[in-house]
Amino acid sequence: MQHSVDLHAVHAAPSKKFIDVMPNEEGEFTYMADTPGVFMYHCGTQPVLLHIGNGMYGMIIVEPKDGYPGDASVDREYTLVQSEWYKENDYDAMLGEAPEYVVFNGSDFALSKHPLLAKPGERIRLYVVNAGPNEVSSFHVVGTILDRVFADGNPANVQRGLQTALIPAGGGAVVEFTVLEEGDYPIVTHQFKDAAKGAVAVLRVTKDGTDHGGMPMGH
Ligand SMILES: [Cu+2]
Repeated sequence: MQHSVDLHAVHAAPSKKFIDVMPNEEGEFTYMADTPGVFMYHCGTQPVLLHIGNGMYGMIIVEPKDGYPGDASVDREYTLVQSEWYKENDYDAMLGEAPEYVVFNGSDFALSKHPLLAKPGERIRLYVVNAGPNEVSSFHVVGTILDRVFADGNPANVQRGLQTALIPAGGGAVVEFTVLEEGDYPIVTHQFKDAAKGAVAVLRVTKDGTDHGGMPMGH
């Protein structure tokens, strides 16, 4: 069937650029990546809900031309995409806003089993997109404070000292925080019905920044 692409990082006429492409055909357009941010892209073919609900989305990071303020103080960067899983092609389920799973990076609890890693005292930056399609993300890191949040990843939109960052469906953020002590720091959406469905990652902070307690990667 036909699909298309809607890039949130773009100034473009959707009726000209985000158009359907049939199987075995190609489409192409160019754009200036001149607005910094963390953007969603997704299939824009009707019904859009069905195409996003079936998994057709991703993240674009447009870094500011001169970097983010304080780039040099950031020790580690990770990317997280929150999204929902519905039974494939079950449009009624998608309309009913009852996802079976809510996940980070496409898999329930995978980032709990294979934690993100850091060392004590390090400053962490996360690039986050909430692909939805239906749920808001109340993005929260247990055991720390988001000392800088750039709404939609634009350095002009700086907020300080947030406990939870609101990321709408189809929105993004850059969040930065520091971890002082060794231990496991859950990363969740504070809509806990969604965290219970899989949207939990773990940042494991160890002396040498390796994963002592978890399974080796690739197992
Ligand atoms: Cu599609």
